[in-house]
Amino acid sequence: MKLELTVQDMSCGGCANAIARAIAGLDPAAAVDIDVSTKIVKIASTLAPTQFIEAIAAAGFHPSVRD
Ligand SMILES: [Cu+2]
Repeated sequence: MKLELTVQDMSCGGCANAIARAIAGLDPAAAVDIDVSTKIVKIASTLAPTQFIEAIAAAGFHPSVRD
């Protein structure tokens, strides 16, 4: 699946790294594209979107699905 999230409270490279770690911790094979300036996180993975949303939330952020 491909998932596009907006993470409004991702404000710097440190946040982006924390989110990247949360994604990699769930699926090391996931393709990830993070843009801090637009606050958009794109993920391509075989896992379900809810798993990534929960992992990013557990890292302290508030992701919302883009549609
Ligand atoms: Cu930050």
